[in-house]
Amino acid sequence: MEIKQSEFITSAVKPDQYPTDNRIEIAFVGRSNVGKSSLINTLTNRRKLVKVSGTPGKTRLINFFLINNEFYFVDLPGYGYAKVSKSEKATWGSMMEKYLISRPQLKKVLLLVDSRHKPTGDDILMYEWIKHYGYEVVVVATKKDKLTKNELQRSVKVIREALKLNKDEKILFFSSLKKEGKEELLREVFGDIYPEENTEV
Ligand SMILES: Nc1nc2c(ncn2[C@@H]2O[C@H](COP(=O)(O)OP(=O)(O)O)[C@@H](O)[C@H]2O)c(=O)[nH]1
Ligand SMILES: [Mg+2]
Repeated sequence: MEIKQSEFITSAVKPDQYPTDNRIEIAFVGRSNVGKSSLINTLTNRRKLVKVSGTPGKTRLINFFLINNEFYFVDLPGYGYAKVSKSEKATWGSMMEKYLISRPQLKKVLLLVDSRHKPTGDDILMYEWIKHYGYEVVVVATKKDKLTKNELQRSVKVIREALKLNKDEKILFFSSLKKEGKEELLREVFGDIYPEENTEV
């Protein structure tokens, strides 16, 4: 799988604003500032497809990006930013729920967690929420470049335990800064969606 083309299509807060062409969707979610925008830019080889922000909590919409004219990357709004009011949290929750409750074309949800920290209570809830709605979760640990080898080993354990991952669930480590983990992630995400491309001759 190689991403050759990517374009922003639309932002949505409610279902009648989602794309209607039934293409496959892959969604990205995580705490604000976890590195979600950077990861999408790295995967698409674009510097500014998605805005990278020093101020967390800025993106509060569901953003749809058409990739290779074939499927969508869906950038879901981040959570866990301390300065968000109760009513904003409620708006976030209902926006997420409306999307997750009925999206058969959604094939996978990439849950981004910060590799340096133990997953937060919000991360754990998000993981359980996605599973509850019946979607496959792919756990991506971001900012790998900030860890030593030993810290990375420890991080695997901490994340596994916090999210209670079972043996066949992998954690993919990723660094947008070093552009590491990209091929592995694309293989993991698309291996069963476009298997013919992964067949080795
Ligand atoms: N060291 C390092 N910093 C990163 C990485 N990815 C993102 N960041 C930084 O983390 C901050 C938040 O990144 P952003 O992509 O906007 O996160 P988002 O809020 O989850 O979309 C920015 O200052 C980025 O430069 C990474 O792989 N390594
Ligand atoms: Mg962002």
